[in-house]
Amino acid sequence: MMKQSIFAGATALALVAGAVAQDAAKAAEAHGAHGAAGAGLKKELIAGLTEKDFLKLGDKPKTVKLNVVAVWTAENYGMNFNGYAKGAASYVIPEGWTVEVTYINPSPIPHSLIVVEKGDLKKLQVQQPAFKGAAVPDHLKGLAYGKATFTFVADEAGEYALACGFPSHALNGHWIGLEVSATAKEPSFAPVK
Ligand SMILES: [Cu+2]
Repeated sequence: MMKQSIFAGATALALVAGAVAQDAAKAAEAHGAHGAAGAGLKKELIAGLTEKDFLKLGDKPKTVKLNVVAVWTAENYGMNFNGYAKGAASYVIPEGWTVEVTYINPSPIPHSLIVVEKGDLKKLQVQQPAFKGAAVPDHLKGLAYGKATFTFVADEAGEYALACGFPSHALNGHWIGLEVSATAKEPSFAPVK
């Protein structure tokens, strides 16, 4: 009797251990989706950051804060912002608003961020941003393992993009949309349908 109940207990334990191991494997796999391109990520650079932080209203009126993270997932070999590449998601900013951008790259591969006109996405590299000050420093050189901020006033409605300024990356899809809208009342960030 005693023997059997010990045996049963051990089996139950083994089952629990198995289930835990399986969950861990699943979690690792799910992270792998982030992963592959995410090898060597400095996770502390994005610690505590969630998708809700991609867009937040600023402290002052008509001010918005964007967190734009390169290599958020493995999408497009890591050449994505906030998990989207090739314009698959877009910010909408009401015309005249001030945009405070934080660019983060947790990966060892250099990337950068610059606001360009959509037509400039076909260029190998873009020297100047579409709005004054709308790029990280040294956007052509890129920044690995780091963070940079810039602020600009979205003072002209039109179709723009938040693109990686590292030569050829935008051509390879490292960009998301940025529409400056004369009619939108609130800023937004969403996948493009
Ligand atoms: Cu890039």
